[in-house]
Amino acid sequence: MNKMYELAKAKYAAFGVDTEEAIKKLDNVAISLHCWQGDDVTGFDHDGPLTGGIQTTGNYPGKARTPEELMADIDKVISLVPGKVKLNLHACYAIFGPGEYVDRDKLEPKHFSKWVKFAKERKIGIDFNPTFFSHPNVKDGLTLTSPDEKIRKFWIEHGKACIRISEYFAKETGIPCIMNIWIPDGFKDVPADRMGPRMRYKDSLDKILAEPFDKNLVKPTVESKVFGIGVESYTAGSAEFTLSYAATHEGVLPLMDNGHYHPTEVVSDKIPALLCYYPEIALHITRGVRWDSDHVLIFDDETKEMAKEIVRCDALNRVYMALDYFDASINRVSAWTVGVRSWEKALLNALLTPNETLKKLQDEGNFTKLMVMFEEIKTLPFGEIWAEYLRRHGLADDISWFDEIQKYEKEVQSKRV
Ligand code: RNT
Ligand code: ZN
Repeated sequence: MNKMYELAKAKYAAFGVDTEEAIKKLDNVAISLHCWQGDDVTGFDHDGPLTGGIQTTGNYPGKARTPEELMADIDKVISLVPGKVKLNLHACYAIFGPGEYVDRDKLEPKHFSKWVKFAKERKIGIDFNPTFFSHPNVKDGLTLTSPDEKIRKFWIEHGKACIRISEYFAKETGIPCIMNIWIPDGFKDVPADRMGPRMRYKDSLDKILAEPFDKNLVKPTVESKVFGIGVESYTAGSAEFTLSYAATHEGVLPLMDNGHYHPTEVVSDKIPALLCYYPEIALHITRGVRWDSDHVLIFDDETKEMAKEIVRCDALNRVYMALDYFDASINRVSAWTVGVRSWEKALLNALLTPNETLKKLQDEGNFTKLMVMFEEIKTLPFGEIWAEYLRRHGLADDISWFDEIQKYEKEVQSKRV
């Protein structure tokens, strides 16, 4: 046993916290790893720009250009993080054979067989996302809400194809697939009709979900958003819309992306609210700086608070956690790794919080001691428990993981020109 860990363990025990229990619980959590951090949300099925009101900034060299490069980068990340992961794919990451191409409404499981092979070899699950952006059929910024029936039909077919692919992922990997629906649809300026697009969105969702699927294998989620670049005045898939849709459609889960709210709103407070009603919910975990900027996740206060809520609500098995950010200004593999490690740290920190004691103080109305306790536990030797967690997963307990990144950048990424 590591001496430092033993000492830290005793410090936590004094607060009634069992560090072994915390480590054990963390080991059961799988974090969904977003493939799109590796190539700035480009994918393999188009040459056009990234659209949909989302943006990557920066031009750091070494971006993955092919499925092989992206897979190698994902492997690098997996090798540098301690916990369990799942792979999170977007439909635009379909892998076509030479001379083969189908549009998004015609996608089939076979276009993702290489990803399935990848996941199976690593014994991980796959989550999925239809791609309702970066495509010529996004007409006037609209997809499932378009007044043009042909456009709507195309995207409905895309959604149905994605359900079939999601079920294929779940069957092949033996792990349920979370299929997240996010559309960029909205208006730059004050709309004349706010309800019409939402009624069309509702109808399109109904049509997509009419595709038969096993609810134990595929878990559709609907992600809300408040605004995007170029769609500042109105977003069809608002918080109220998606929550109400999920509440009224069995088997559909709400997905909250913490970049998708007004800056003073916090998702940490929304998690326990939704858990009062929904058996399961999903998250996109990101870091917005002044806006939905999708900065790399770090171990900051709101990140810690979100993790604490999941743990306090005893909901580690009711909340599906996916990362969602994209930074092109720094080494992308490092960006990925820092984000995964940050969420793992946040979960571990939450599991090491004496939640029962703190709850009791609140219920007793002892807010003086509650504040004192909150401040005391902030300086507990968390780093020693994290270091132990890394060691138990065969990882170095120092910053030498970054040497690996630098080596990889030099030997692999910098040669991608
Ligand atoms: C956009 C949403 C959405 C995307 C991914 C790529 O604001 O957060 O989840 O980031 O689907
Ligand atoms: Zn998101």
